[in-house]
Amino acid sequence: MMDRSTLFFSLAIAATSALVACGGSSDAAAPVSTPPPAGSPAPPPAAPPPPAAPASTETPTLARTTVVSGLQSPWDLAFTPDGVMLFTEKCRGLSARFANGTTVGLFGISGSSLVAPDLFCEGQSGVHGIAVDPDFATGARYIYVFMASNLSTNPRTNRVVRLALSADSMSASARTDIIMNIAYKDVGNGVSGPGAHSGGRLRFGPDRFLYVTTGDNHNASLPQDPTRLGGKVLRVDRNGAAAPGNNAPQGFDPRIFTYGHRNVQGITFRPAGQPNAGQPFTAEHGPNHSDEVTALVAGGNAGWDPQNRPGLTCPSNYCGYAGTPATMPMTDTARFPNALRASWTNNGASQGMGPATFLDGAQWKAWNGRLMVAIMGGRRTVVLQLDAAGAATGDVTADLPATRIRSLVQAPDGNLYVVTDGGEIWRVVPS
Ligand SMILES: [Ca+2]
Repeated sequence: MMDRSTLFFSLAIAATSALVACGGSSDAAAPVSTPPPAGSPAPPPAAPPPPAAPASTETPTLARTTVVSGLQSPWDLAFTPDGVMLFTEKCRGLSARFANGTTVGLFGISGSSLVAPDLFCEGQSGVHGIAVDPDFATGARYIYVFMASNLSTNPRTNRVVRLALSADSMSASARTDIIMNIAYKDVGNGVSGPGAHSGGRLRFGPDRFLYVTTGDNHNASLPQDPTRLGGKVLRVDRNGAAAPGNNAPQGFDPRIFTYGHRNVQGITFRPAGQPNAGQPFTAEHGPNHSDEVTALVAGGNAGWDPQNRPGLTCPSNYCGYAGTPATMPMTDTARFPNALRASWTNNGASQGMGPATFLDGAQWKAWNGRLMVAIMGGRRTVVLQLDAAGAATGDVTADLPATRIRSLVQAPDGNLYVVTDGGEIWRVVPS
């Protein structure tokens, strides 16, 4: 029987091999060049890394600059390899910002280069995550957006759409909806109004597959449901097809990588050079306790199941807020003995933890390789030290302003970019 790390490495190797075999599967209609065709020779093995410098024990000093302000509910951002900043606003869509400060609307509301008439904004939902194709620099100029759409009805759904970005990054075209049936809370219930708990983060892993986080919609049966795409982490290729190695249990939708989640809004991958490099870690809000960071393993159950709790009083049969860590746990190891254990629980509190990014590079000094999470309700940003197995062994609060932070991204320039609910994007430079 394989242990977790062996299993994950096996998965990563299988996924990488499969991606090489499946290269060239991009949409033939898109006006962009394609990655190498199937059968292309594999790249030569990388040179061995140089000897590691001694790890710093010094906490970095953070210098913060406001890059953009005045945005309306910004949600996520990403960078193209040539340095264009892409950011989303929940009710407006996707925009590009260039180094000279020019900003153009790429996709979404009227006035965008590509209008999405099906986009709507309701409750917590609208336009959420943005990701850039890992082969963008070599010709697959694709970007991916998570959005609420009314193209499907009864219920409406969240979708992941792929767009082609023009050579000058000034316009988007060739919309292809690659996942169309992510659960959306169409109708309010006794817990909350419509649009609640959509998840919505998009990130490519170092395995070059797209990870999509989804939420439980305040619907009790979704997280453990084998076929509906809510309360899950999905892992797909650029066409939205299930990635190889997802290891979803028998009868599950093969796009499901992990299930039994509540509302994952952070996903990030352990950097090269760290134990279990490439392993995904999620951050999600707890109900009235236990925000959780979880190290994911393919096919794993994260253990959230807010249904069928006879001892609790559950509005609309949703027991998520009705219990305690003992009676309604974020990870129910009594029901699911093999559930993925949390790496960290925000010291047992629920303060709206969501965004997450690993810090990677010597510029982060003692924080190199640590996991940063933003705790929105708690208005703080926490840096976690993890052991080899992924369990937190310490946490410190970063010296950043106390505000609601919606997204954390380490950019190609090695600096941290922060999106706030107050409508700002910050650049944070460590020294
Ligand atoms: Ca859990």
